[in-house]
Order: sequence, then structure tokens, then C-alpha cells
Amino acid sequence: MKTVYTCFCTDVIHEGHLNIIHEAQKYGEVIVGVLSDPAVIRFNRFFTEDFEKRMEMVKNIKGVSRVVVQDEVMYDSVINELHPDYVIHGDNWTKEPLKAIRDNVASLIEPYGGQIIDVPYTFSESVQRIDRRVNEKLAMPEYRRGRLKKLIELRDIVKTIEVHDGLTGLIAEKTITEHDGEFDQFDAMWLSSLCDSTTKGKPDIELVDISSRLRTIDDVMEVTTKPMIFDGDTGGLLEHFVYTVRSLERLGVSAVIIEDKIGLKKNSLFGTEVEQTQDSIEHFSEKIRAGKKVQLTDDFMIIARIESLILEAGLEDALLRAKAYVEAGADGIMIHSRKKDPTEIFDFCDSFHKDFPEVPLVVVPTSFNTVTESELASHGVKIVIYANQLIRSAFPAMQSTAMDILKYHRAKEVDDRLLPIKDIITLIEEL
Ligand code: SPV
Ligand code: MG
Repeated sequence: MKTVYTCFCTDVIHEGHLNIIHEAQKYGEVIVGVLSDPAVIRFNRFFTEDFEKRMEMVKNIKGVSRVVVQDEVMYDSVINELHPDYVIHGDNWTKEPLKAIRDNVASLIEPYGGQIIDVPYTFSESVQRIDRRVNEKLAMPEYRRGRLKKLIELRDIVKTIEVHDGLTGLIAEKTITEHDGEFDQFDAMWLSSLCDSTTKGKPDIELVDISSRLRTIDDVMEVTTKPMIFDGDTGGLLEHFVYTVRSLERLGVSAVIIEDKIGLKKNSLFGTEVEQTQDSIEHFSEKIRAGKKVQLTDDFMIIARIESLILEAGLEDALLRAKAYVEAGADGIMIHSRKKDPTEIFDFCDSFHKDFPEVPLVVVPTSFNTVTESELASHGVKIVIYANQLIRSAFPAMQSTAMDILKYHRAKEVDDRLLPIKDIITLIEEL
């Protein structure tokens, strides 16, 4: 009997999947691979059911004779092992970015005479409804909040991108790339104080108040499912910070990062060019303890950000503070630097990671932007935040469009660099 292989990464079985199994049965014995958690999160939405449950679900489909684990997005190991006569899939994989997977399968099975079967993708109303339901579930605070901790376990390094409104939220949510056979997407979102303030035309000095920041969170949360890390600036007064923790937790935010500065906060990338004061270890530790005391779930994380390198207080001071903040209950440490050379960041990470291998380390490589994610991971970094690149790419583009409209007294000259009208009116899907 011939064998037919297909791979599922879904956590809901709907008529589209049943149709694939039904078609597959016409060709032979049906073997289904269930994609592992680390592979799913490279290119698909996060799962709402754990791996064992997904295996169980597939085993229970009538017509499936064997279920195997597929560990990688690409099919090399399963095909080398199973040598299926056919591989069947919805025809959505004939288009980018999934086409790379289809090409990979073709290169593996064609040499031994295997064949691909493309089944028309099921776009029925009920399939779309189920799809929307899963997204809505993923966006709920109780599902979203704990996902950052899960990603820290599943990912070598959690890739986090800045968001400051619904649109940048959609970019964080939907951008998926395939490069040299590797799929990737962002894992989490950073609600930057710099970008949230800048979008509102305000300086990054804790002027945009917490009600407004919570409103931005809500705008982003409305249209996304990924976990969010909130830039909490200094956390404000200890007596206020405890309320912020409660609000963030209730909204489904996964983590707040607060920095050990006091008084008028200025953006760290000014460094010592402006007056900025570092908080005392005792007072900042007290703030961390107060936040940890009021949080209600185990999901939420309070991450302490150390400004010693920014304020040129030295590595020893940074390490001393890191130890104290962890002892005060911080769930992670962010170390910041504005040097182009990452040496001081690596030195800190190496020393800290040796003493506290379980405490997640966070970095924001805006200045030291030549370092790669794998280099950071090799120094123990668990979360990398691309903190401002979206707004910095949008602003010059908008500014030059505005200048050229003024220059030419019409908009024709700028049109070629704009999103086509047909794309902007359909960019946001209606329910
Ligand atoms: C932000 O994005 O607001 C940050 C990171 O706090 S930095 O701008 O580098 O200080
Ligand atoms: Mg900030």
C-alpha cells in the first residue's frame, strides 16, 4: 500500500483538515505529522492547545492511520525516515512565504519518484469563523499574559519589536519572513516610552501619563495576539507603581520593565549629556518588592532595568545592582548601554549569567546594533528588543513625502513610493 504524508500545525480540526485527510485516503495509508511547539511558533500563530492535545486530536481523526512528530518546519527528517509516496497539503503553500516549504518537499521526494498533491484550500465561512475564534482566544488577557514566559522557554532568544499604535501592532503581528529556508517572525511587542511619546509629539520624560499609555496598550491589544512588554519608565512613585502593575496585569500585559532612575527621567540614549539621577539600590529594590507584592498572577513579570552603564557608573555597580534587584524579586534584568561596541554589555551578561543562569536577561541593541541575535544568545541574553526602528523608518519616509508635495505642488511625484490605493483600502480587514 502506498503512503501519503501531511503535516498539521493546527489546534482546531475543521472541515479543511478533514478534506485533506479525505483526499489523502484516495492515494493510500495516511500518516500525519504534528508540528512541534518550537517549530509552530517560527511561522504560525501561537498554539492554544499544547502538543499532547494536538497529537491526541489528530489521532482521533477518522482515516488517519499513523501520527508522528515533525520537529522542524522543513520536512527533511520526516521524509528521510518515512519516504512517503505522496505529500499532500492545501494549495496555500504554492504562494510565498509557504512556497519555500513546498519547494523543500519537492526537492526531497522527487528524486525517488514521490509526488506532491495540492488540495484547494478551504475558505468556507465556517473555517474563517473558527480561525477568528482562535485569534480572539489568543488575544484574551488570560491567554496572552503567560505567553512571554512560555516563549522564554521555547525560543533561544525572544525577538521583540516596538509598537506604538494599532498599525505597528499589525506589523509586529503579521510580519513573517522566509530567508534561506528559515522562517521567522517577532515573538513579542515592546510598548516603548520613546515611541509612544514621540507619536504624540511629546518628549520622552514621563510626560505622557499612564492613562494615555494604557490607551495605547488597548489600541495595540485590540488588533494583535502576541505578548506585550511595557516600558514602565521609572515606574513613578512606589505608591503609584503598584496601581500600574494591577492595570497592566488586568489588560494582559506580560511584563513591565522599570529603570533605576529617579527625578526627571530623560531618554537613556542621551547618557550623561543631560542630567539624570540613578535611584538608590534600597529605594529601587523597595519599588520592585512593592510591585511583586501586589501582582495577582504568576504570569506577570517585573523586569529591573539597570542604568549604571548609561550613566557611566561602571560594571561593578551594574552587577551589584543586578544582584540586589533579583534578591528583591525582579523576574528579569535589562542592561542598557549606548556604546557602539557591545563589549561592556557582553561583560555584564557573562558575569550575571554565570551567577544567575535562570534569570532572563534583556537587551536593547539600538547603539550596539552590529551584534546578532545568536551572539547575544551565546552571552545568555533571553530577550532582544528592537525598541524604535519602526518609528525611525516611518518618520523620514513621511517627512520626505511632505517635502516633495510642497516642492511639486501636487502628489504625482511621490505616488510611486506609496502604498497603492487598492492596498490601503483593503489593508485592514473587516470582520
Ligand atoms: C524606549 O524605547 O523608550 C526605551 C529604550 O526605554 S531607550 O530609548 O533606548 O532608552
Ligand atoms: Mg523608554
